[in-house]
Formats: sequence, C-alpha cells, structure tokens
Amino acid sequence: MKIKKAFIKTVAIFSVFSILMPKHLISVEVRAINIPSPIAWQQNRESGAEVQRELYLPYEENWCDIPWNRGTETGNTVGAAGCSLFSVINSVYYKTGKFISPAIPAQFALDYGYRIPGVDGVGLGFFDAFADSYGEEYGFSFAGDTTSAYTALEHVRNGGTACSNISWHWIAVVDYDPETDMYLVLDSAQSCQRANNVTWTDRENGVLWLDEETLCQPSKNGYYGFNNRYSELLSFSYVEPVISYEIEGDVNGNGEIDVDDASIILEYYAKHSAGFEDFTFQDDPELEDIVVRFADINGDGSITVDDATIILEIYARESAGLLTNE
Ligand SMILES: [Ca+2]
Ligand SMILES: [Ca+2]
Repeated sequence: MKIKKAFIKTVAIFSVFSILMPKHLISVEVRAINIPSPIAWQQNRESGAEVQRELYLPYEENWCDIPWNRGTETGNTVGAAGCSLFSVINSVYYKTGKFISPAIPAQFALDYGYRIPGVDGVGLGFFDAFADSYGEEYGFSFAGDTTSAYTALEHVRNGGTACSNISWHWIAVVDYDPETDMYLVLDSAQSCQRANNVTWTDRENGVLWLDEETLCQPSKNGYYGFNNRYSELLSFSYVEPVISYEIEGDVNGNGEIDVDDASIILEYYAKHSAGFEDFTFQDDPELEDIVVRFADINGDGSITVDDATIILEIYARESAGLLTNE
C-alpha cells in the first residue's frame, strides 16, 4: 500500500487556489481521508472492527462491546447484533463520508422501542424514524421500503442505497456500475460463514461487487439474495463537502481545530522521523504546500510534536468553552 495514497486522498480537486493568497483566504475543495474507499465498517472483533477502528478511527469508542440489551436481557452487544445499524452506517458513510458513531443508532433503537431482543437487531420502523431524527445531520433521508429486490436495485441505480435484509443478516447495497452491471455491497460481518459463498473484492474491509442475479435470489441462509425480504431505502441529497483551509492548524480542512488534526500531524512527524521523507499530506504538491504551512502552527519551519501539542491545547480550550471563534 502506498503510504501517501492511504494517508490522505484528494477526491475532489480544489476549485479556488493560489499559493499567493494569504492563509485565511485560501479555499480548496477536497475530501481528505486516510481510509480505504470503499469500506464496510465491521460490526464485531471477529470481522475486524477493532483493527479498522484502531487504524482509521482511533478516537471512536470501541463499538463492538457496547452493551445492547432490551429490557432485562444481558450479554448482547452492538457487535453481536448490530448488522441492521451498520447497514445504515455503511450506506451513509459511503455516500457522504460521515461516520455515524454506532452508539448513536444503538441508543436510539433502545430509547424508542425499536430494539428487538436477542440478535435480531431492530424492527423495521427504525430506519424511517432514525432518518427523521438524524437524516439532516448526516445527509440522508428515508425513501420507503420494499420487498422487491428489483425495486431496491432500481433505487440504487438512481443514486440511493438499500439496507437489505438477507437471511439472518442486513447488508448495504450502495452503488451500481453500468459498465460491469454489478452492484457494490458493503457487509459488516465479512467473517461470517455465508461470506465464504461469494467472491470478494476486498474481504478484509467487507467490500464486494455482486450481479443482479445473485442479489435477486430469494433469501436463503448462506446466500446474499434478498428478494421477498425487506429492503429499507435511503436517499442522499448530499454534495461533496467544500473543505476550506481557513484556520491555521486545521490540517484536514474541516473548519475546526480538532483531535484529528493533531493525529494527522503526529503521523506525519512519525513517518518523517522514521525516514519516510516522501510521506506527504496530499498528493498534489501545491496543496501539500498549503497543508504543510497550516500544520506548522508554531511557524518554526518544521512539523513536530510541538505543533500537535499546540493543536491539542487549542482544542481542549475550545472544548472547555474558554475560547471563542475569532
Ligand atoms: Ca480539523
Ligand atoms: Ca512547527
């Protein structure tokens, strides 16, 4: 894996850019991520959830062990029963780049009575209700449900996603490639027995492309067909985020100083300290120049732990309400 590509990938190229512009006027349109794409976030440790989290989302709570019991139940966790939640999480992440912390839908399901006891996840009403409450924040809406796999795939071809129930499991169908006539499926439990019955594109990250014939099979244990079972359809009106570099220290350009900025700086520092001088924030050299200047927040000409420390201090003070945005 090329470190540089894996670290930060520029998806949309900047629209307004000049290295001569002062820092606070520089506006670039990028989607900065250090995460494989596509990716299906995994629900439990066996399928690799903790590996993913530690690699890509180290500041997220370990979601696989979150207790998820209805009533007097004990022993259930999001990792064991959360595939329905992850069909939404993976749909939204694929389409918008926004990661919904699994604790949010898990608690929502408990609070509003959608949690079904045992390993069955949530009741069907969950998807509509959760979109009502969180759709605006995460850029999606509920577009109805269907028991026709053909209807669900049509929705996917039109830009939506389908959270689809297969036997004992929920998957997310999130994209269609007209050239190959295949559908992109994100599966939150790639280590399951059924997963031995398909050809994976990237099994470690739960990614597979399947054809219509496979997906439109009647659902039966061990297969991915979901006809005659429920698919919950999601729509997205989201547009690619415009990420502006306007604040010194905001290395990922999301408009705020946060822990992620410090983390990115520390990784950069660690790579360079280990001799990986070619390691960059961005592939584009001009954009790299901007990010380097924003990362060197103390202006001493190098990117070190000191810069990360300053960012963490700013973040801590802002979090405590001691700073106002200037
Ligand atoms: Ca930031
Ligand atoms: Ca510095």
